Amino acid sequence: MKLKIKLGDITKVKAAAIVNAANNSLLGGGGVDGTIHRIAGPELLAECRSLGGCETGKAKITKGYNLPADYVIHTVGPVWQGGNHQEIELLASCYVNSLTLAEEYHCKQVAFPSISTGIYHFPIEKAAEIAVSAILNYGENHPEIQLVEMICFDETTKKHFDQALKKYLNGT
Ligand code: AR6
Repeated sequence: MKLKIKLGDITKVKAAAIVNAANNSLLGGGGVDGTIHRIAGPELLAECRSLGGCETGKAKITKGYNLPADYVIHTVGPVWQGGNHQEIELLASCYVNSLTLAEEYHCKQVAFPSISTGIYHFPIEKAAEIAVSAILNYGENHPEIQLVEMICFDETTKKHFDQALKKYLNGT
């Protein structure tokens, strides 16, 4: 598996699957979730209504409708509450469960936003390290997913993901 860190808008990415940073209702919200629903159109919300919500750390899949991506994988990141409420494990689960679902649907390329680091306030430095190691550890045993792109919406997020990748590869 190859992991690329890019600056961009995930709603413009033509991957087999993009991941949405959703909430437990799966009925839309602000941030990247709001943009994904706005661009995908009302059919996405209609399909989401049929899913019965999603637990924190888990993931559910829908079609991409008007998005360039074929599928949207909706995962619910933890709200940062200081770090003693399983936030680390739950964030890692978001990445692993999203990749598992992508593999089940034969998606060879998957694009992620930085889950939980916006409205849910997960500290970016920690979140980037958790994301990079969850993705690359998964990739070691699952060659079916060939490319994972982290689509960073701002320079600071990209800087932290670049650093986290470097650190992971250096084994530090
Ligand atoms: N493409 C890529 N990344 C984006 C985009 C975009 N178009 N828009 C924002 N980001 P957030 P969360 C970045 O707040 O913290 C919603 O209301 C953003 O800059 O979208 O997991 C949901 O319904 C940040 O780096 O998600 C939930 O209630 C990252 O995506 C709640 O927000 C995540 O920020 C989820 O909060």
